[in-house]
Amino acid sequence: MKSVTAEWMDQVAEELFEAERQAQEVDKMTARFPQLQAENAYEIQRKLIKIKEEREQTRRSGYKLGLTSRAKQEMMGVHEPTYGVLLENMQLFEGEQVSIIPFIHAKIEPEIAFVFDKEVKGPAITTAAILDATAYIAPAMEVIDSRYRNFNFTLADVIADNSSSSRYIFGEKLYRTNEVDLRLMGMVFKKNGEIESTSAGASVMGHPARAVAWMANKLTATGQSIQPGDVVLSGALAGAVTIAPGDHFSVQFDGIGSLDITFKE
Ligand code: OOG
Ligand code: MG
Repeated sequence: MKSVTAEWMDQVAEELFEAERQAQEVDKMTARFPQLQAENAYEIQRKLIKIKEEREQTRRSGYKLGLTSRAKQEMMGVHEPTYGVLLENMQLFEGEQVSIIPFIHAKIEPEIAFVFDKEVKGPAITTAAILDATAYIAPAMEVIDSRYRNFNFTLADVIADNSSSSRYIFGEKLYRTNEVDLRLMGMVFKKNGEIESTSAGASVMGHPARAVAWMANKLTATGQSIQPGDVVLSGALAGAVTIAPGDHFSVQFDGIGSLDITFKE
């Protein structure tokens, strides 16, 4: 059986970088290397982030969780959560019209963002430790754009592809976590004024901060931690929706307001 070599992982990272740059989907990595495990996939992800930081002249701004709700796990057929890295040049701001030209087959999903003002270093990080280190929460949306053909992947594939991350946006009216019960916080996600889905914070692993705690503990395996100033997306509360030019999306949460975004050609 072939084993994963550093050269192969470099090549995969390079291929995923080019797939995004050229907006060209590629075959999933496990089609060529079925024995690819999550651990090696995270190593590929780190190589990909290094390439992006160097060539796009950008920096890490935080992390994202993926596949933390049952809705998302069932939609994608992957039944474990993942994480990825957010970079500064992935951030979108309210009011801008976002062109879909750079995307392959982008989708958008409703999320809750956490903004940290303390370092969170595992192991043994709890939901309480996450809430204690969180400066603010805000409504968020994530644009995901898998680099794989037909948005189809296994756990290892999606990890290598930085958990499908593409762009993110979060509200600039920020809230303290003690103002709300994150589990019971209701959510309404709309596309072009019509309700697409409804959910509540508890859809994300029982409590969105529990998902963030899961990641903080995972990060210790590679000596990483959540840094002060980081933004962390805790994962979609409902299924992702395909984006077409002209589409308008909004997410509304009980107690922490709403967020809007519009796409163009
Ligand atoms: C993987 C990323 C999932 C989320 O919030 O669940 C994700 C995917 O569905 O392509 O970002
Ligand atoms: Mg997401």
